[in-house]
Amino acid sequence: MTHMVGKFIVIEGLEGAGKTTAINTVKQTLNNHHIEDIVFTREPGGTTIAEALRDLIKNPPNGESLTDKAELLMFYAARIQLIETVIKPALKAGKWIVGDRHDLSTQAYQGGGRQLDADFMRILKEQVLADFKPDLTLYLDIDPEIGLMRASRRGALDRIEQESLTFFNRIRERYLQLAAEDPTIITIDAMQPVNEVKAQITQVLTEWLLHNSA
Ligand code: Z5A
Repeated sequence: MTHMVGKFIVIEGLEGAGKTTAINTVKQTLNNHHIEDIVFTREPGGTTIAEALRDLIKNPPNGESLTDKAELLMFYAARIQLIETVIKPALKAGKWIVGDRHDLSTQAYQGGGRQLDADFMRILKEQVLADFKPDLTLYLDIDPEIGLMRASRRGALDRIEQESLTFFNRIRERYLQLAAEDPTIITIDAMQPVNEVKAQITQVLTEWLLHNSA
């Protein structure tokens, strides 16, 4: 296991799905397999420019309304900055990356939630990312009603979190559809008690590590 080259593992899901706990479980499981050299990323964010874009997206200044296409392009600007300056160099150096969200979020939120044109989104993704993608994605599936209830306990909801339940149901539907189409995306039932979610993640990741030890 120590001879494995670096891989890119992503945690995805609606707000309140429990990504923070999942990331800690992934870290623990990797450590148990003697993988210690791990870089943690979050999207949008992870570089100074990408973090500035994150602030602009989450809290547009002076209450200016952000158009759906501008929002989409800002997510991609932040993502490619992170990929080129952090993720690719780290992978090249043999490090592992554990990402809090990646392109699947864009496909689910901007594609499913905002219902942006599918052809436009496909071309943009091809142009920006080419064939770059995570080796494994763990999608934490949760009913948006439960997720938003958990998220609201943490305090005030941000611009995106204030969207309607219909918006979040469309996002969940798109997540499930994309997960069903792509064998590198594994769905975890995030509505179980925390310890069961942790156990499922540990089991899935341990099996994946066994079969991806190149
Ligand atoms: N976005 C987008 O639209 N397009 C994109 O391309 C990208 C992102 C990359 C990022 O905001 C926003 O941008 C996000 C998607 C959009 N929007 N919204 N809305 P963010 O990074 O600030 O938010 P987030 O990604 O949703 O992160 P989060 O809120 O920090 O993580 P989380 O998964 O929601 O939750 P958590 O903090 O790990 O857990 C939530 C609470 O639930 C916490 O109190 C836990 O103790 C509790 N919890 C966790 N698991 C359980 C279980 N199993 N049972 C009970 N309670 C639990």
